[in-house]
Amino acid sequence: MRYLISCVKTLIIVAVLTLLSNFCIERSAFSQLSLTRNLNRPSYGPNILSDNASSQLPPVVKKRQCVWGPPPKKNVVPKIKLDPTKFLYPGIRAGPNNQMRQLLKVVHVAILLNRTLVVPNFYSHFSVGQQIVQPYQRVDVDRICSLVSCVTLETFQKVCNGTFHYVFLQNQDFNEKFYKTTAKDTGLSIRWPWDKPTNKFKSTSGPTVERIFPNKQLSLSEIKKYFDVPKPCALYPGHEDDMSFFYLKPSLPLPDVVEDISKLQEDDLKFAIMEEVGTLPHVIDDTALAYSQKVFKGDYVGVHWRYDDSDWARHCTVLGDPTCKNVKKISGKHIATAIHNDLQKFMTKFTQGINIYIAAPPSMSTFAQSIVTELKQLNSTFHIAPLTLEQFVTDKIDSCFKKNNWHFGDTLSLIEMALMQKSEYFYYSKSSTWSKNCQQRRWFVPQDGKLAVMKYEASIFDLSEAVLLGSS
Ligand SMILES: Nc1nc2c(ncn2[C@@H]2O[C@H](COP(=O)(O)OP(=O)(O)OP(=O)(O)O)[C@@H](O)[C@H]2O)c(=O)[nH]1
Ligand SMILES: [Mg+2]
Repeated sequence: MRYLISCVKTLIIVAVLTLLSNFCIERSAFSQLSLTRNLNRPSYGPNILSDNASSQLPPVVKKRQCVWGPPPKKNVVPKIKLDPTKFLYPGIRAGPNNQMRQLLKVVHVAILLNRTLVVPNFYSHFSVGQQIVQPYQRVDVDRICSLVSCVTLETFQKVCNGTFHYVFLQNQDFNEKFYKTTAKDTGLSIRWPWDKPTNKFKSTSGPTVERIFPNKQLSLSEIKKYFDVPKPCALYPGHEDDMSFFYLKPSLPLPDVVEDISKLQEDDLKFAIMEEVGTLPHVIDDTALAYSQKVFKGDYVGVHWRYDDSDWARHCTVLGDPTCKNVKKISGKHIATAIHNDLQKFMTKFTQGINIYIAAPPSMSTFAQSIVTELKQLNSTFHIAPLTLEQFVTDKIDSCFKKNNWHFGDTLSLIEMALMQKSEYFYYSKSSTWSKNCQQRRWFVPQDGKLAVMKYEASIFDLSEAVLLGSS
């Protein structure tokens, strides 16, 4: 009997240790990715992959636990410590990828103004049902807070006692809807003296919001000049002016503790912001990796076709995008031919055929399927994902995502972004912020231990248009 008990005890200990080591393997694989830094300037040009490149992929833990809830609160010490008595709330808006680009900018502004960052709410895209998305379901909160001092919305609400004190504007003000939504979603009122007295937000008591509105696009030094004000609670509505990453020339990683931000190179700071803030939640990366290993067992080519009628077409009616001239004339066959032709230059590298993943908005799934059909006809060695991501995620949703209220459409889109980010070659959609953010994130997937190395990518629109016009 005693022998039996001791055997059971040993078994339990082994099981616990196995679970723990699995978890550690999973985390450490990703920590390594995030910690490897390139001290050199970025180098450009295609990276030719070999068949055995897949052996370098981190191991995926087969039996995984449901770790999809809010991450445990850790006491992270940020590299850049900001004033703990002043705060900046990012009033981000528009599509999820516009929100991400705005957030990058706001973090930069928070650093310049020495204000603690409030990790904001996000929103899912209207095409998949707009609702609030919790921060940990959109970004890697731990990584953001390990770069700059940050607080949750709950902490901000307590400190601010129910109201914002400032709205920091540049060359445009925002409509009433934006302020109403922000007030409602943050639980903080925006009492504005400049608005009509009938406005519901007009309050008879309490502080009013001071609108700082220079009515021009501010340079970094002007941001400091105009917005250096004393009260704690400021709203910075997201601006569309972009942190362009293609031209960054980072030279040094940030030190573990940044004593004086004025001593940093501007590109190094921007690069660090993109690296730490522009990341996806750990579980999203993890699911993308698990999926790609399951269906491809190796490297693959990613294609993003963004151009749907229901949403992207707004670029044609409102923005007059030059892409519009031919985009509707391009068929699945044109796209498949373009991919097939372009991949010819890499053919000799693959002995086992080429894996391809096509990402597209849900409303384009039939069109995406037509690309798949054409690709298979053009080349029988193309392997296109046999198990749909949707099915794979649905299985997970039952056990993990759903339990923690992840938004299905938003989550699917993020996982597809993670797939594009990790693909060896990427055919992106120009004039799409979705694609642009994938391109940016590809900078931070280390190659030979280096970051900011541009892997091969090409505009799928341009290639397909050339096929359409008969020049390819
Ligand atoms: N699942 C999935 N969803 C997509 C894909 N492309 C676009 N979407 C959906 O469409 C939304 C895209 O909106 P945004 O985030 O505004 O990006 P964008 O429309 O490409 O960029 P802008 O034109 O600058 O707004 C995403 O949030 C997704 O919901 C895709 O390849 N897969
Ligand atoms: Mg959009």
